Amino acid sequence: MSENTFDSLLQEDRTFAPPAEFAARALVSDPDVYARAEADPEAYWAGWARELHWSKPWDQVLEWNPPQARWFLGGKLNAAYNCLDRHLDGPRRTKTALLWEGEPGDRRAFTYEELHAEVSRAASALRSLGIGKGDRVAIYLPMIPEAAIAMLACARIGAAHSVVFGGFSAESLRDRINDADARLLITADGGYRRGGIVPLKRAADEALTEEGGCPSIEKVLVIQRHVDGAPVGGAVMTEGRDLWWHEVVDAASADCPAEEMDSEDLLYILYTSGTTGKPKGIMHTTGGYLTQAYATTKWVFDLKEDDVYWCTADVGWVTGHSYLVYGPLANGATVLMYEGAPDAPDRGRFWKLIQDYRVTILYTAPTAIRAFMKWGAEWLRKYDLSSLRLLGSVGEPINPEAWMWYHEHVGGGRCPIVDTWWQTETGAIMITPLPGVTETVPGSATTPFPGIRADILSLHGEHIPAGGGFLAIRRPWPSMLRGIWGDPVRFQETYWSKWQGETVGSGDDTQPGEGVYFPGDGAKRDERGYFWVIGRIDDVLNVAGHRIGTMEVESALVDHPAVAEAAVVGKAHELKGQAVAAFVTLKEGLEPTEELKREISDHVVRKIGAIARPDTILYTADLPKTRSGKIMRRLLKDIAEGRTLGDTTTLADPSVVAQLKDDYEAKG
Ligand code: 6R9
Repeated sequence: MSENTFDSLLQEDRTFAPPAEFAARALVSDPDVYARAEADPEAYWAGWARELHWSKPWDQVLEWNPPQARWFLGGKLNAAYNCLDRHLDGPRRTKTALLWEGEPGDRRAFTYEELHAEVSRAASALRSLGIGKGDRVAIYLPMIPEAAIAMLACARIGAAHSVVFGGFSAESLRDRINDADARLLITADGGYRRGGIVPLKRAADEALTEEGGCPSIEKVLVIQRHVDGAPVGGAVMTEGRDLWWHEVVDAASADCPAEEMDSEDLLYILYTSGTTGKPKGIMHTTGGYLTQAYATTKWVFDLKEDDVYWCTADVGWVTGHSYLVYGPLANGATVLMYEGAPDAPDRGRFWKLIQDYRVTILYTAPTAIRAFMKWGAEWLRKYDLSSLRLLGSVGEPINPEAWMWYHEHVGGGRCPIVDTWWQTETGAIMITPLPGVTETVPGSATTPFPGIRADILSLHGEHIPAGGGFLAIRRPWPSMLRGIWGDPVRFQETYWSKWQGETVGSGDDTQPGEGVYFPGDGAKRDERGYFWVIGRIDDVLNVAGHRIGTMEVESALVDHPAVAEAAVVGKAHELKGQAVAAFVTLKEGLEPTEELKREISDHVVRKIGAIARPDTILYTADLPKTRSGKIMRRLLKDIAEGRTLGDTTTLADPSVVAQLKDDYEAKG
């Protein structure tokens, strides 16, 4: 969304009350849930936690020594047990847990009983390789059932998984493996994407052998992705290191008791981009994470026993963790997983999947919706979408035009839309409508989920009742990150120091600033009290819903032998929301050719992955800097977006975000 259109958005007056038939059948239709949660948040979250299976109940709900929270202290549970075993006693035993379709059209399905057996076998196999509680396992897979199976197998034996998005480069994979000291890598020969094969094993080999490799990796488990009985990738196996998944897992025992985990034992690490060149390993633990993933999946998606739920996110991102695997399976839902691209073999693929599987709940990203809009509604009209009853959006602000199109063309005007704000760090949904309760407004994520205390604050912590400021979370929540792997200082500085030493709030409602979480987003509150999350105010871009640090791209650029200096800014993009715009200064005497641009751009892809490919590269003799030597990104952004330049000191930018960014940078 362009920042300049933001003020006009707040005049958005289309409102959508929950449809009467929807509200009548909704799990939650009483707005009183908010007040009940507020009256005693700890008791409220404990009520949710009690819906899970604990082998030993907790002694204390919360211990809060900012910034360190511990939830459900002393409680013991296993996340995989809660996603699988717990459903085997009743009718869910034979209920479909996972429906899967590969891009070429191959299909697989697992009942809860079958998924339990698969996960147990994989877990036994991991144990036989010496992996156990406290170890880290890297997962680098396409969107195939084994991605979920591998995650749950790790959870079952108490090993933390670190899933690395299959679109990341060998080098990104290597960095993540080494940062977490993973002992095992689980990958596949290849996966399908837009008709082509993504050669994951080849990238994994490169990660493990070049530039120092990954000394902590002992074994590599390789899944053979088959289509019509034939393997797709043609992986080269390294004797003594690489093992075929089907050989090891198929022979393993399906009897593999789940490890009893402490509520605060590490469940997973997931890397995400921040303001420095090095991605942060976000740590999530077991009890609190599962509780909030479970609770939000149930209420936000109004999840019922007969729903067919489809979250289009890749397991490599947090949305895939919480809303493709842990949340829905903990709820005993039927989940659809799709391997490939939305336009393979044609632009009707998503709608065909919805028709074929009678999908009732769809959770996707604004960038996808904008692409569908561009491709045209005629693609949808060829298919029967009448099974849909609820739509969700996540990953970036949804512009009202895309919201309206989603509502009319995908939802047939009858499905509520839940625009959900949250982050890798928050672990689960934080700001969202409840579809049977909340009147929605296109473009607004509306209000915090019951029990969540979100606010909009000024730079010095004053509560802003209406208007723009910094988004803040003023109370610990169960699925909050517990730290950054190996970097407690960065954890404190990034998230908990914004209002340190200040008093946050106003009137009778104040608190010390060190307990207030700063997500890095700018937001506004409208007259109704609804939140409008505008976007990042730090040096993090959101390209097609993916977080990319400007510094990461800049490091990749200057790594090219021809580049002397580089600066990266986000540039408004019709489909992707933001695109990477790079400014490059070449080393003395080099020709600034188009061919060199392509080479530099390919270099970024090789270093990070295709998601970071610069949309534009501009050669410049110098980068504009302030007197203290800081790159003037705002100026570069104006150039990238084609705004005319006047006197730079009076460069008028009416947007809230720009002002916030300046304030933010001024404060350090
Ligand atoms: C879940 C996820 C987090 C960042 C976040 C914000 C943006 C996500 C949003 C949204 C406006 C929404 N974001 N959902 N902005 N409205 N509904 O996307 O996690 O990849 O960590 O990204 O995405 O800027 O800070 P992650």
